[in-house]
Amino acid sequence: MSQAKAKYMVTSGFLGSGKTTSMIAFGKIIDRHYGKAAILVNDLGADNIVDASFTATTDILTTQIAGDCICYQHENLVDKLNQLVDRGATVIMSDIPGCGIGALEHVYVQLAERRPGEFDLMPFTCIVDPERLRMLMPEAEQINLPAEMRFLLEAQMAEADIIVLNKVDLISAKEKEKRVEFIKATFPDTPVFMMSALTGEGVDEVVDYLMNHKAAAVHREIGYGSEAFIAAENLLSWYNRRVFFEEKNDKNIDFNEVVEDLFDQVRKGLTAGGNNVPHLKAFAAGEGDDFVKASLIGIDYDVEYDQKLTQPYSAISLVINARAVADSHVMADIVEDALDTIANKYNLRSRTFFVETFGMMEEGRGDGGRASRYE
Ligand SMILES: Nc1nc2c(ncn2[C@@H]2O[C@H](COP(=O)(O)OP(=O)(O)OP(=O)(O)O)[C@@H](O)[C@H]2O)c(=O)[nH]1
Ligand SMILES: [Mg+2]
Repeated sequence: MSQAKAKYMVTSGFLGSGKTTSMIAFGKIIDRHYGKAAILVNDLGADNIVDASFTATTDILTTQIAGDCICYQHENLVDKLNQLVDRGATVIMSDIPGCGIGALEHVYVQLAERRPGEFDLMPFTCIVDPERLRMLMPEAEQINLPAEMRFLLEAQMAEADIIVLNKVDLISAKEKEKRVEFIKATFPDTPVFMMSALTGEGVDEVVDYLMNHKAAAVHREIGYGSEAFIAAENLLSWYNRRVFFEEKNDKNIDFNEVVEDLFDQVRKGLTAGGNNVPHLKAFAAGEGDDFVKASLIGIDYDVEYDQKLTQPYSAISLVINARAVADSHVMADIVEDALDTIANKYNLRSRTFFVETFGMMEEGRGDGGRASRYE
């Protein structure tokens, strides 16, 4: 008897909309009722990815593709999917980083055309944050993100097979209705769901739909590569760092507080220069299952914790990821200053083991370019 085909899906959505949280929530339900879930974490950064560390703390099977979007590495993606299948996965989910668009053409259509029948393609799912959606709604509210970001939100929803309004625990029933009506009016042919990946409300219904429907996997025009696309991408930068902090007198301290302070310092630096960070994340593991994972989805919000450390430590290795709307060098300076400030305040010695910073459209990320013999 031949083995059933593995299912595969991609989640898209704006930075911080809840893709990782949603995949974890889906994965838990899939493991309980449908088979063996796996999450393929994808990021543009080379290494030290908070989402990968955080996802790995769950019981769900995980792996990662770092260094570039899965959109541009078909063979590697297929290899990784097959590795997960070999490890027992029957339902694999991955996200797309960066602008969060293009996976329809580059992942779904490519898999359908080049690997026909190899995987069961589940609906391409766009996760929408009700807060960011306000940018597109008739009120077009100011949420301290440049207008160029609107293109991304719209294109993400336009290319998806289903749209999931997430974080509904944060809004009233009336606001929920308003936002769903808006999405339905804008994308009348696309099924729309509401859920909270955090509380679990509505997640079963989404998983039931995903498990019982297939992706369209046919081209849709969403303005990929257009001027509006480039304008949006030009504004985004990535920052990843791993820093080892030691209390100089080997004293145990509360590193949750250090993280909170670090985020507040970064927030201050961004606010002062009129910049923003759609997603700032930090992860640090303690002993055993102990870890802290923090998220800030913009200068106007509170720091959120998926989990905090339960005990003090005298040293910790902290991973910081920022997906910013700021020049990459400006962002790097802001984080540098913030790290100096907290090192002083908490009497910490710091050693950086990894740092990378780049604008999404910046020249010089690879070989080639004006000064290179590789051109
Ligand atoms: N209240 C609430 N918070 C949520 C929900 N889903 C996610 N979050 C929080 O939103 C923040 C961002 O969630 P992530 O899952 O990391 O978002 P993401 O889309 O994967 O972010 P990137 O990968 O950086 O683009 C975290 O602090 C989550 O805990 C939800 O349903 N309700
Ligand atoms: Mg994520």
